[in-house]
Amino acid sequence: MTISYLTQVEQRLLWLSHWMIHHANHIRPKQDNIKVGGHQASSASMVSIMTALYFTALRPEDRVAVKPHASPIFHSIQYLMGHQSREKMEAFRGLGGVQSYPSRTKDDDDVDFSTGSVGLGVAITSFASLIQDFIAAKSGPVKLGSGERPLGRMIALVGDAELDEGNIYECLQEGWKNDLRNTWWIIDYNRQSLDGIVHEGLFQRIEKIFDAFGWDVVKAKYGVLQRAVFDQPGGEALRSWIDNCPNSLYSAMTFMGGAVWRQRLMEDLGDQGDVSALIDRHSDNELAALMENLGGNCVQTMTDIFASIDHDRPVCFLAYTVKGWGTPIAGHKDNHGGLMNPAQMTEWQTHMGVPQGQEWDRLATIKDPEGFQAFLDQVPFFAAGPRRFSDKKIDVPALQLTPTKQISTQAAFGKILDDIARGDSLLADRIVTTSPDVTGTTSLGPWVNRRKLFARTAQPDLFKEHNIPSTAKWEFTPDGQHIELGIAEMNLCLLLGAAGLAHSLFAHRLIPIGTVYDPFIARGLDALNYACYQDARFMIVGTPSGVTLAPEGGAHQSIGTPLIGMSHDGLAAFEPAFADELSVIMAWAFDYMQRDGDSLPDKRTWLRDASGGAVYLRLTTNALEQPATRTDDSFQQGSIDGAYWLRPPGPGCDIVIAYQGAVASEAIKAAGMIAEGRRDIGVLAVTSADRLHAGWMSAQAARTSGIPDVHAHIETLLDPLPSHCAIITVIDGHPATLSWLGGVAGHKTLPLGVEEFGQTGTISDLYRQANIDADAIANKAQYLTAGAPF
Ligand SMILES: Cc1ncc(C[n+]2csc(CCOP(=O)(O)OP(=O)(O)O)c2C)c(N)n1
Ligand SMILES: [Mg+2]
Repeated sequence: MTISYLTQVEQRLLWLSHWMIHHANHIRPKQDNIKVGGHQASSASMVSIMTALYFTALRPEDRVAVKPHASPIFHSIQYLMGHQSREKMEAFRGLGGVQSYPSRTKDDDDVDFSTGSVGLGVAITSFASLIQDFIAAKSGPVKLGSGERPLGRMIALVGDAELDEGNIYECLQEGWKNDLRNTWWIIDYNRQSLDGIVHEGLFQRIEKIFDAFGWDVVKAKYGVLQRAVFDQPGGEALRSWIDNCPNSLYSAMTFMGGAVWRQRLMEDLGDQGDVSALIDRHSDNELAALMENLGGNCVQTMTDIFASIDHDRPVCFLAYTVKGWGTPIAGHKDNHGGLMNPAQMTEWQTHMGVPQGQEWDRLATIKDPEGFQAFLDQVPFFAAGPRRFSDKKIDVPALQLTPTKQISTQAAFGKILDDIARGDSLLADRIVTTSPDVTGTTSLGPWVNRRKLFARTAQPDLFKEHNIPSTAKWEFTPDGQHIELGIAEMNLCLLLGAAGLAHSLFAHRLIPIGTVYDPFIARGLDALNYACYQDARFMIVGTPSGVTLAPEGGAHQSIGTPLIGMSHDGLAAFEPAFADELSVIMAWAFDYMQRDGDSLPDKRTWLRDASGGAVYLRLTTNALEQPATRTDDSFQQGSIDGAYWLRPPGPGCDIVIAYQGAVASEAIKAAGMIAEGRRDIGVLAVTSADRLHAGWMSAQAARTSGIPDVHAHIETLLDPLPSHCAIITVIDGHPATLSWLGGVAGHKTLPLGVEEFGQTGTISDLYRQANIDADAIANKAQYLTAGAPF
């Protein structure tokens, strides 16, 4: 009985997913001259797998990353269950409609992980599982609302071509090191990618890789029909023909259908008595259905296979499928972006038995609607309702930092964390740190010594046990709060993404902090983008940065990262110069990372601060002389809002030096040099070009929409300057980060910064070479405005 309902679910999902794509492309009025798109063949390929998974195997605590281009099946599932509106289905790929690829933030029907950039949705499941273990090790069974629940399985529905992405293999290694469990990857092995057919024999090798990393590899190759036929006389010969058939031939035969299958099989296997008789017993349609009845296109087979897993080791299911299964475009190598045309659709509608006018009816074609609905109502996965959680906000204690005459922002970061580690705040207990093999060199060492490394099973530090002196005490325990990663920066950003969703996925808030050498942010950039796109909350610390890293040379010196910080939605980027600024910013950031208010702009800064986000700190190892103790509001609030006057401009000011980050000392020195011949020099300390720019954009939008009396923070700072005043901007990074300042109130601006790969050398060598030293700044001032020479 259940299997009959499951088959009906499968056919409903096949219809609805194809109809929503067809509707968006051919029925909804067209406005642009471009194809709306949607992936019918990729959806059909997965329909049986997803039917078996969602309607039999899943439990509410499980989480799924759906193959991006199977989005129509996912939303059709939710629509069938009454959790997605027809209005949004009709607006598929339109403004406000169901998203092209499942989105946690934009879809409203309980998406667990966003997907889109292939490979990342797959990998995040293993990091989510690691985070689940991290939380469970500390709090016992993870809380589900007010109750408790078992550990969930983190499941990825994977396109076979996704396994070409290198990040898959990086995360396989990390999973093995961290004793990965409760992770399922279900591979839709249709042997087609976007451009064509997957390489012959590739998967024999991939299977070995999974096996090598301790995964259980489970193959779903043949469906129920095929297996029944294999037991008949002649069946073995058919099975070995299938086993030996090259991928491209199987696809082409599938596309051409029953008569061609017969012809080909008879050519290869005819005159063999039993097998010829076996083929003859099937009509053309039956023969096509038999040959397309691969394991992954058989609900019964997938249901049985999922139910057979009786352990928590990671499992890779290799489910053989046909791309475009059950439709006229099945198997065609160009079907990735292909759509059924209107004539094909009309014919297919008749084939599917969907009456005209009932295309959107949830239960069209169902003969026993009451029984079917009763079946849907008892499906365990949906029984608990939506599974989007939250957790209480954690108070941020005052951050202590003993004043020092000279310190770098990186060292100050380490000290602030060490101080938090020493305390007993809830914040300290909820911080999880991580780093891709640069824990020590990014100043996380003292934190790790106090709060230890995480492992599911304790491992002592043998160096410590043998009394070998070392500054790093590396003890692994289930209580540990640092997750040490291998070098791959993609894994760092994926882990930050998973940990940054812990409140939502596991009802347990974590405060994730990850450190990385600043230039290698680019190495994890797509995963960083992915984490922000999902609204994950974390702090990423890029350190050391810029040419200030002098002797390390050009390969380690970041140039464009300030622009990455500025251009990333969901990421507030800061580059403080002084320890007291960093301390103020970190205290604010720990709160900001937990906010979930509305997305309206703040009336003072015009920043959308209430909704919160992730934070990026760009730090340095160069120890700067620190200003005297400062507690005034303009400094504190200015550090958070993005800038404050380090040296306020006088009324006749004709030069302002605006700097961000480590070059503060050069800016201050240059101001001293210039001030000998001029009065009223202003020095603007920029801590966040990102937030200044965002506030400026938002204020302009508010003014355009007619809101009176709007002032962005940077306008408040620059508007009073006399119009003849020139601005020199300087940063150890790309000059475009600050060059826009001249546009705020129309001041002539000369930007300084780094545009070419750096060199090895001393800091002063390199600052001189990049023209960001005090002399270069002063020379610009000389060139810009008349005044006594210096
Ligand atoms: C990082 C990335 N590169 C490229 C794409 C474009 N793209 C989308 S699907 C796809 C091929 C997917 O093939 P497969 O994973 O086998 O899925 P199938 O449709 O066959 O199920 C490509 C290249 C993408 N979404 N993400
Ligand atoms: Mg494929």
